Amino acid sequence: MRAQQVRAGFVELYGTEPEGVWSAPGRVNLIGEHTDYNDGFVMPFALPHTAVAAVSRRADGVLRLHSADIEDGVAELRLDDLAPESDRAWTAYPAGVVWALREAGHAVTGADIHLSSTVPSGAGLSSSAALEVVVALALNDLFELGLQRWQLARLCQRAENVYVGAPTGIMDQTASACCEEGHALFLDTRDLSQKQIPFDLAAEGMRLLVVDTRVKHSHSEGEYGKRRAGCERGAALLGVDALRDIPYADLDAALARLGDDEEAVRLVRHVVTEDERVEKVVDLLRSGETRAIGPVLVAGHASLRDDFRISCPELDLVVDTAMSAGALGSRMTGGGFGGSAIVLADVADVDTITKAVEEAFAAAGFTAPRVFEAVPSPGARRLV
Ligand code: GAF
Repeated sequence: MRAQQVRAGFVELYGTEPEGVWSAPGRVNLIGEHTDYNDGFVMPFALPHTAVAAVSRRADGVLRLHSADIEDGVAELRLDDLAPESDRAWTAYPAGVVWALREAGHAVTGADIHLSSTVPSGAGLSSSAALEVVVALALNDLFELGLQRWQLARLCQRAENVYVGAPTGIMDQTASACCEEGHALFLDTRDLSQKQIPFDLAAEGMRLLVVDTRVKHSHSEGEYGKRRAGCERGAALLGVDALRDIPYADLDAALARLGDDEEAVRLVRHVVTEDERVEKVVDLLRSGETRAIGPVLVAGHASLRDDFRISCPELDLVVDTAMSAGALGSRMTGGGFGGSAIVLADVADVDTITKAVEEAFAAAGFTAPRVFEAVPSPGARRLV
């Protein structure tokens, strides 16, 4: 249905049939936050919300971009003019992918692209990665580049880091490119090795809710980059390549070496304990103890709030209210400073928890949150 709509939108705009239609999802991260640029572990799964792109090749060095979601005309760019940080609009994401492919030596000679996305933007659910990955997959197929999913994710990350100018890690692009339906992706961000972990909450009488606080965030603003730089400073002080190299068993000794460098202590403690929490969640899911991941999620939130300092009143209110109303676990998800929280709950408690969160937001004078259920969905794929 969406594929047909986007296909029809392409025909109306460009006057010909597209060569194909592709989709790529947003993601929620179950656990493993701000570990990816520390070479650590993450565990996202794909949302049913997707960016869909109808695409055809061109041979004349022109890139035409249009989004059904934005009231703008068709953007027409010359491939030779694409330059890092030259574009502050949504077009920087797809154009950045074309730039990154060409910079890596791939023969992309132009394209007509029409996009439409249902991934909420600014909600910490990887709307940008979905845009990047859907374009990368389409161009990989059409120009027969032969790149694997993890290579596409790396190129999309380069587009985001260099072309868009946001210093993000590799989690979101890999999640969008590599997740599988009914599974969470246990990803080692050092070598991108992956394990698909079955994650079927419905079969166990549970649900995972996403609560979008409607507080918009952006990674090209400074705080994300400051945390990343702080982690790199912590690794340098400890004489390791990345904080991933500090084993959990050595954490106390590492913190002692940092002495009264309070900022480094907090950042290092978050990253090392968060990697440990990812491994714990993987163990619990593998041994069928899904309910027991709840307290691990809550501990992750406390660490992001108190040590990493990237939560906000709205995210804390979701977690506190959901837990008081009977949730099994809850935490913020994604980059922080707004965006979304997740809530793990028994089916029977979902309505009570949702109502409690909505009432708490109203009482606090916050914008009404958007609450929806997240089901682990397919990764990027060709639809037509
Ligand atoms: C954002 C970034 F894009 C990811 O790379 C990751 O660092 C995440 O924040 C925090 O875990 O989504």
